[in-house]
Amino acid sequence: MELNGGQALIKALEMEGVEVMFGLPGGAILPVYDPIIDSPIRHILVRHEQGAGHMAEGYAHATGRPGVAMVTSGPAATNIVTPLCDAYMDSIPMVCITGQVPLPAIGTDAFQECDTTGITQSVTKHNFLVTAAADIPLVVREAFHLATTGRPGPVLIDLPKDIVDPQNPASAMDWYWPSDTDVTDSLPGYRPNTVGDPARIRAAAELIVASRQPVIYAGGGILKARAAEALRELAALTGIHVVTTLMARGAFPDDHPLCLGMPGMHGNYTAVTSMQRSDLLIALGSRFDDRITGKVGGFAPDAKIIHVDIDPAELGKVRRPDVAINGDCRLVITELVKAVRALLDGGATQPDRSAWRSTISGWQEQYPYAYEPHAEGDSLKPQMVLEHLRDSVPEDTILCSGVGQHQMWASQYWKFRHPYTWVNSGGLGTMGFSVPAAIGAKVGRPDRMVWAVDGDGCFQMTAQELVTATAERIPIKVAILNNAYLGMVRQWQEMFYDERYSEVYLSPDLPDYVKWAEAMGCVGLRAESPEEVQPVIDKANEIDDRPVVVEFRTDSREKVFPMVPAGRSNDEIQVPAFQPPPSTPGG
Ligand SMILES: Cc1ncc(C[n+]2csc(CCOP(=O)(O)OP(=O)(O)O)c2C)c(N)n1
Ligand SMILES: [Mg+2]
Repeated sequence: MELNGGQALIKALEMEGVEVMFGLPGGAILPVYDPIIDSPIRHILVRHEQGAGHMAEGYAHATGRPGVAMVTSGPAATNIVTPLCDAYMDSIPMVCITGQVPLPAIGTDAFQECDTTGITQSVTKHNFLVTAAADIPLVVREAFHLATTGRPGPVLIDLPKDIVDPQNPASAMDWYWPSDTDVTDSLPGYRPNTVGDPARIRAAAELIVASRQPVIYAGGGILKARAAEALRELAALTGIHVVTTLMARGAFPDDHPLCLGMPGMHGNYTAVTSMQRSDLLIALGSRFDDRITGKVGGFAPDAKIIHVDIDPAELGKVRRPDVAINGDCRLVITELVKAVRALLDGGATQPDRSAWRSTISGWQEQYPYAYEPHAEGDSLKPQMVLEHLRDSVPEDTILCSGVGQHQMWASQYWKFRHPYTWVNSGGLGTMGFSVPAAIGAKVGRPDRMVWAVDGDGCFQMTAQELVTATAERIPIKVAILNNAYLGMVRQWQEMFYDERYSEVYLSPDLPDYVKWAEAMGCVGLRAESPEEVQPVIDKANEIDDRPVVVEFRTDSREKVFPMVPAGRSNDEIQVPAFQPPPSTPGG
């Protein structure tokens, strides 16, 4: 069957099982947009290419399937660099297709030419500049293979116009569909190792069984590897507590008795301090990010480290592991469970950990997340708004967030009970992530309620995608925690720059968020007093046929606690002023 390159690209996406893609056309990618008219693939037309990228990410977060975005050359390609970097930092499987000027024009500063593969080289797992129409099916298969296997990540395919344009003879190709072997044979240098070394797994099991104060440090890799079930088994067998990083919220249920919740700069006291005092950290799909470790030299000084990761480059990157296991988290944890069970069945006894358990529950009792209650005349407490929202939605609701204080409060105050219910920009910290990511998540999981918790600053960066949501009938719900500030930056200026507030004030009422929402075809609601909070949430939850935006006027002065100031040791964790100060460093 003879096809042109544009048709081949769309057919290849269909063969890969793509059901939806997010994008916006333009000159160089026109020939690939034409066959979309005849394809069963749903295309969602965004208002800005950054939106397409974050939607693809949100879709991937919520479904585990690769998100697909397609945009034209030049400014469109540069507009999608941020989502590529975001997906790269958070290991999100994504395939991005960009148009390019015709091959003979490359390097001539042609209209809307940019060096897309050069620009995106460091923010993609791999990228391709395709030079022949006949290569398209193989490149597409390779791209999906690379994006979804090993450590997942974004892969970009740059398509020069002449090889996809039916007007050009260079676009003609004979259709074929490469086999799995064709794909692996064509990537001889790419063989991600999934199976952990049995001797190291045994060594890890021995460390676990001998430890007195162990903590499981679960990262986003648990979700990528679909290892949540295996993790529960390991915790149940060993009785070891689990912390879930910002990227792993939902990987282990918050209502599990062994769950300690989020560690890190704004993690809870118990999660931070139990890691700090542990004698064994079992790091599973986590990468010792600086937001977790604080000052690396002072991090968990007495802990031995077991580190399991699919990416060998992570092992020893920040902290030297005592046992390093390269492999897929699900497979390795399953083997680890067997190895621990074999030791216990063989008569090994675990030391008495009751003192450790009671220390942990003492910390939990003394230092829960807490905020001062609302005082008459004050604006809303953001934490209170989140508690109401959390308690008013189905427990499998997907929660997305932007970046800033609202993100930290959302992660702290939500109760995640299921994997893949938290969609968030962790590594890159991209303001503007939440609205498009929520759209992508809702497209992937139309059966679920999807709420985006956003900041007023973040919302202003990508709100226009609500036009996309209305036009495409994607009924997401957005809660803006409007504190009239770039709040997280304001918090740092208050605490570390002598309250010198430089360029962080936005405004409580410019723009008018309700009118803006309505102009975009959404329902717009607002709550200013505590009595209004529950009724607007109930109203928003009832609306199912269009997007809803609820503005909550929140207290500008509220700060996120606990906090480990950047670059300091986790021993220096600061709790809110009304809680008893930790007696010794780290309690
Ligand atoms: C694209 C981008 N620009 C700047 C920043 C730096 N930054 C981090 S949080 C933040 C403030 C966010 O303000 P808002 O959305 O209102 O959230 P709040 O902290 O007030 O809850 C800024 C400017 C960023 N993370 N991303
Ligand atoms: Mg704000």
